[in-house]
Amino acid sequence: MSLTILFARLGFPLVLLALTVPRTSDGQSDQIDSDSKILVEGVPVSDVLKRLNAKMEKGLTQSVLQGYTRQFDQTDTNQDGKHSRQEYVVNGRYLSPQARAGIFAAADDDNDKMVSRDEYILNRLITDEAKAILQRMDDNRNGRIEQAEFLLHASELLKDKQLATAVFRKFDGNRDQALAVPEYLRVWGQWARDGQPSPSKRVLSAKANPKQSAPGQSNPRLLPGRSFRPSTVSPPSVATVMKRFDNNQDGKLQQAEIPQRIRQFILPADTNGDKAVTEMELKLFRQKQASQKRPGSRPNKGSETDQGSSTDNGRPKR
Ligand SMILES: [Ca+2]
Ligand SMILES: [Ca+2]
Ligand SMILES: [Ca+2]
Ligand SMILES: [Ca+2]
Repeated sequence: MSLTILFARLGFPLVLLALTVPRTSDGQSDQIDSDSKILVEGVPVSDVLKRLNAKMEKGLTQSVLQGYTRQFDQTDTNQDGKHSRQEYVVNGRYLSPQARAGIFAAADDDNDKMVSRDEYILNRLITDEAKAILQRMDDNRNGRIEQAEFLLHASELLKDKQLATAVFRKFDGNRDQALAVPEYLRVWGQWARDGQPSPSKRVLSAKANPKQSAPGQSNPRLLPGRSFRPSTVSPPSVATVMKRFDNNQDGKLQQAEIPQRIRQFILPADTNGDKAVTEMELKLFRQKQASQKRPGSRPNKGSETDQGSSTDNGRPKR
């Protein structure tokens, strides 16, 4: 997601809220809570994904879970609770047969040539979240994550440029300095399962502790790749904003440099009225806004929960 879209989707109140909450991506303080065996630069991959804001089953909302279940059942034409290759790959309509075969194989965790409902759900939640996180880095919106795009965003999330570079190399299987969706999903999917419990255990834990929808996650009918949004999205840092938009590199953002849709978040920071916003002005502006916000208060309360869609049952007994 580009910064423009990120700003726009966050909305101003949420920007302020996010400023008052501690960043969960601060990996320095994170406890490693898995038996992840794969390491990148000495960091367990479960920790890498967590720092990239992956919530996996911990972020699964009731409505998203129901959506996945519904979609599973539509494809499970003989209703035996499993997708056969015939049902998913041959009869399926999503993407190409080749892509479906790849997804089927990735989802089949226990390698029994069938994809159970839990295997399907786990694979969907892992891949949809991965796509959402990576798409947010696609600043030029060309559908690929170039190395510069990845390093800009991931260095900040991981708080470590060297680690970000190493992660990029792992994702970039064909070494063309850009990440295509199937390419990074192959690695991400492996990392997301490394040292973790079985799909049925993980889906069970998600069902037992369903996550409330984040404010702004208003549309539960979610498209692949857009369905998952980490609940703690912070606005881009002031440094990132400057780096991204200060095209003439004079240390100020002139109105012409700022995309129309996010001017409202930046231009009010121009305190000396010179029609340009310096890094310091923007920092002070954000601090001021944050201090005016009571800690712990939640904007848009009650407007965006997904509970309204829970009437849809359609979940056959196993
Ligand atoms: Ca079936
Ligand atoms: Ca299986
Ligand atoms: Ca791109
Ligand atoms: Ca590549």
